[in-house]
Amino acid sequence: MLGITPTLLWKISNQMAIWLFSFVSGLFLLHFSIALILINKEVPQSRGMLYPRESETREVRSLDGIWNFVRSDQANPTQGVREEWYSKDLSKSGPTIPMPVPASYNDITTDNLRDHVGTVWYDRKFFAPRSWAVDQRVWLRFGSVHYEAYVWVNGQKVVKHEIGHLPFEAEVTHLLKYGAENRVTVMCDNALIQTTVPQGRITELPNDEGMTIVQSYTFDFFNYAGIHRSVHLYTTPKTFIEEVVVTTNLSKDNVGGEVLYSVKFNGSAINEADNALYVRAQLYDREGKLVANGTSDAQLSGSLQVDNVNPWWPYLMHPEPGYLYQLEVKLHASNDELLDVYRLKVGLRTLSWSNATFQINGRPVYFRGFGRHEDADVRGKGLDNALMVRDFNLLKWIGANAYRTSHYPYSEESMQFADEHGIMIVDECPSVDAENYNQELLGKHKSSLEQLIHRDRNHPSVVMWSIANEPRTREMNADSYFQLVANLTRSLDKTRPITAAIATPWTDDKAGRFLDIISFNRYNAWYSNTGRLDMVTKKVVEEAVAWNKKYNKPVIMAEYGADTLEGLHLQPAYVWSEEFQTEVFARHFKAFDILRKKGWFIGEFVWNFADFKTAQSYTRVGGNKKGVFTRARQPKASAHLLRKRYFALARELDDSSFPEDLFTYIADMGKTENA
Ligand code: BDP
Repeated sequence: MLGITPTLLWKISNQMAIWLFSFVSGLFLLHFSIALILINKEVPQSRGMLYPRESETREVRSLDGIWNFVRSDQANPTQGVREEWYSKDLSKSGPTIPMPVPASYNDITTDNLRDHVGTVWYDRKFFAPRSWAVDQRVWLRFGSVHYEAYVWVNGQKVVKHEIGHLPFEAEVTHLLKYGAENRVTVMCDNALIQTTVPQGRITELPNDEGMTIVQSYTFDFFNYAGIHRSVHLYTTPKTFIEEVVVTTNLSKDNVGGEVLYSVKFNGSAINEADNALYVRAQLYDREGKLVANGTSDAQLSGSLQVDNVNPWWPYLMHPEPGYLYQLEVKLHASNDELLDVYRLKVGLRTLSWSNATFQINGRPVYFRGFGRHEDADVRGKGLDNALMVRDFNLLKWIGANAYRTSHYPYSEESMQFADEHGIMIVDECPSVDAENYNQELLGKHKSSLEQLIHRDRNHPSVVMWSIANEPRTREMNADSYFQLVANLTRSLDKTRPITAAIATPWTDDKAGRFLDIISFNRYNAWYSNTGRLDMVTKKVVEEAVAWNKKYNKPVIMAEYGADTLEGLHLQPAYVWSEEFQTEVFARHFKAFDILRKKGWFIGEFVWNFADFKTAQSYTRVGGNKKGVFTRARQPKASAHLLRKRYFALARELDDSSFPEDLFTYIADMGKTENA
């Protein structure tokens, strides 16, 4: 029998309980067909977690770099906790290897760390300057660790967080040694079971040496793990701005704007009598000119009026897309003493939707974009600024105006970049391929949305919440489950519509009625009727019409595509060739143009932006190859076709002009060329 960490033990026993439950209830269902009653429990509320930014009252220090790393012995995973590896340098407990942070650990070494299941350990040293000892608080913040993290500072446990792709932090003021060296230790567990988001399964299987633990999951991307995003130490004053929530309004003619802000502080007032803190808010335009300012009410809320506003517009919908103002929030004591300053970018825009359209600043939007992944060679899902900037350059080159953060929240840095560049985001939580529904899963799924909305609510680029990808929505309990998930999402943010990417046939789906916008995924000529290019257009039109008829809501095709090996050319088109992907796209374009005329079809998203890694399978050659770009971010033939389509749509719908290099000169064909 394998030794097992408390976490893993807990996870496995939980999984067994669920198996047992599904077995027993399965028997039951054969006879009585009863539904599990899901209870709507409160989810824990996130606090703080403003993106770390320097100001005259705050310092930020990065802990990124090379950390020390140990992989637990899969056959003896309790060892690290039992032997309290966190109480001293990891190197004192055994040999360590260097590990970059941020990065997934899986593809860094040349051994099978890639397929490790269970816990790994990281540590590093850092200095806390003497100046931080006085009148400050110090926070330790992780942009994300996948999947579950336990953090110690100088041997003391400070925070535990479950669910990857989301930030977490803890105050470490009282644990630090100032003017001296400190140590941070992280234990990270990548195990996915039936109650994690996303779900997976852990099985003990015989191998050539005895028994081994194997992780499996049904979703189609590699379960990269580790410290995926930046680690920061930052300081705040003792009494500080803990949260800022911003919403915006525009007048009907888009000339007048309003920024509504609401601030929460943490800490005590400066002197006993002083319980009347207030906020001064100032709004600056792109040139740094002050355009509005005001003082909050006693609840630290207020509004700023902006004349001749520059609204936030999506890319190609306006000559100046992604216009951002800077909001400066200053927290004052009642004696006017300045306590804390925090600045954030704000885009002024309105969203509205009906049963047929989705509008931004009063103008209908047609989404042309991608499903994507955070994925790259070597670093896996680790934050990589070079890759992020390259990806945005490609998005703009190809004329896309949107993407979905399939199938989990993307980095905060990429959300800021999307704000700057006018790329609209369908912001997806980490629930992908939910196979069944249970109370514990529901709690975590809701918590993932709570954390996501808490993190991303101020981004103008976020225009929709996606509450799941391809859940089994025909299953028993899917309706009550998704009703509860959608209700929670709506209660947390009424300013954005809700969608989910559904692949269950429309006839069987039980979740669509809780959504505002229906997104469906379908692989005509690939998973169904493989190779049949003559069976695409009609089927896409019929399915979209059926979804619309069933729910009377706007419809998006959120995924379509074909695996394509770059450099494989076969004429006539044959599966896996560049010709085939191009043809599959063209057949879909035809369907989309028929659907656009119906008035309620509002977007097309290709699967996928770039090739990405998956678990090993005989259907995947080095990963999923449905990218329009290769994993190295170079275009396949289909990219050039898609670029023409996206710019043609932008010109037709938003009057934008063609880039000069869109069409290659072939011959003097009169008006047909650049006309
Ligand atoms: C869809 C999933 C996506 C997969 C894609 C595919 O939503 O995650 O990668 O299929 O199989 O069903 O390529």
